Amino acid sequence: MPDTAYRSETYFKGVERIAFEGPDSENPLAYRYYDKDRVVLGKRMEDHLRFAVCYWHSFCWDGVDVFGQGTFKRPWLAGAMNREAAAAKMAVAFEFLEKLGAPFFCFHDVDVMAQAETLKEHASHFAEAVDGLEAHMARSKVKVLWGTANLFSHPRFAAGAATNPDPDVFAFAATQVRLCLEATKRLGGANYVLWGGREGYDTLLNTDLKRELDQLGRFLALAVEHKHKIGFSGPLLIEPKPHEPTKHQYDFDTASVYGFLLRYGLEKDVKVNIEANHATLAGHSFEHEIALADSLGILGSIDINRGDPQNGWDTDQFPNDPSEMVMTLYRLIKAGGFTTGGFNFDAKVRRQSIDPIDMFHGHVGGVDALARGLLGAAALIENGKLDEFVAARYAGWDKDAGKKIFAKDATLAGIADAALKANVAPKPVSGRQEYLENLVNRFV
Ligand code: XUL
Ligand code: CO
Repeated sequence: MPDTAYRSETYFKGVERIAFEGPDSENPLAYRYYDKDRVVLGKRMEDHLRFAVCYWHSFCWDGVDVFGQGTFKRPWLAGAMNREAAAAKMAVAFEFLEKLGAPFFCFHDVDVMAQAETLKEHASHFAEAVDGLEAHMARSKVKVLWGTANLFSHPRFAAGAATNPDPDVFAFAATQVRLCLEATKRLGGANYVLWGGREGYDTLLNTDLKRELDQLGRFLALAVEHKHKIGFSGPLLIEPKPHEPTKHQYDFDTASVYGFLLRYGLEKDVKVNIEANHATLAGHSFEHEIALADSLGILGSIDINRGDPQNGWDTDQFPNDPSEMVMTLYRLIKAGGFTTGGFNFDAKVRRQSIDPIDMFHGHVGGVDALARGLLGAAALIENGKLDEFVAARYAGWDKDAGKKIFAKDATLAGIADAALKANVAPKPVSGRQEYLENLVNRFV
């Protein structure tokens, strides 16, 4: 029998609500930088960061990895995930969210519900779980940053969900997305996410690429249509990842997702949820993905975590690199900040961090890393020298020479004739990389 007899107040025994105590605090269970009401660049810290706890890593995972069984004692995971165990898990989740002071959480449908054997059972177990979430949310005032359907864990999705060779799998997945999108709307969720963990291939030998891309485009178009039909006001967000679990995933990175959205005419309705560790797996810096999404006008939300520089897989560790956090927050503020999005901690404690308290250490440190990054980024922006440098570097484009190139009637021949006539002789200018790196380091 699963041991679900405890009540949630007893799981994080002795932990009070985490409070801000300032940078000199010696208390590991206090925020040293995150002071939610502190106004930075005209906005409260809580409103800048909009941080969320993810249900899956914190409440659904017992520490199992490919070489070994679970190491954590999470009593609600000890037996079958029946309705009692799912309810117990939810009580623990909300105890954690409230004690951490988290304004948001994120969930997959299967994270919150009792295990289901059939599609009909999925619908009824999920509906019961959504009732439970609604009650906990009403009491605690914790909100949903985004919901998503898990279309990758069950063996039926081994060959993909939307991109499966079997249309019945597509229909199964479509049902899950319909239910989860409707539930996310009912719960007042700010966004809806699609991560295509199995939408890719393990070998091209058995894969019809053209069909699979069209199936994925069709799936997304149907989700967009349903979002409008039910009046869900938040954006749909695709979460890019280049590979893992499959050899190649179609939503490889922000650039690939943007090309895909253009091809299927979905660029107005869909944005991206960028994850730090996914960016590094794609061979990009995290900053690159944020800056590119902003440039393309599709920055939606962020899954915040970090990888291990020596490991080539998704380690999902809590963020803790001050200079990366300053540049993350700098790019975010330059992009105008979050509208519907937020920072979702898609991060998990290490397998040896077996005590419930370790979950607080992970999240408190992550929140503080973001808050410290925010203060650094604000100081960098207030200093102004970095922005001034970049503006000055491109100033020519705002003057006649640049404007003429973008004029409606400009032609290649016309530009060339004018260049020849003036005998243009551009002079190389220093990019000042080291000066800029030193400048940024003053704010880390
Ligand atoms: C997997 C991942 C997912 C998504 C939601 O790498 O990041 O947890 O965030 O499905
Ligand atoms: Co993620």
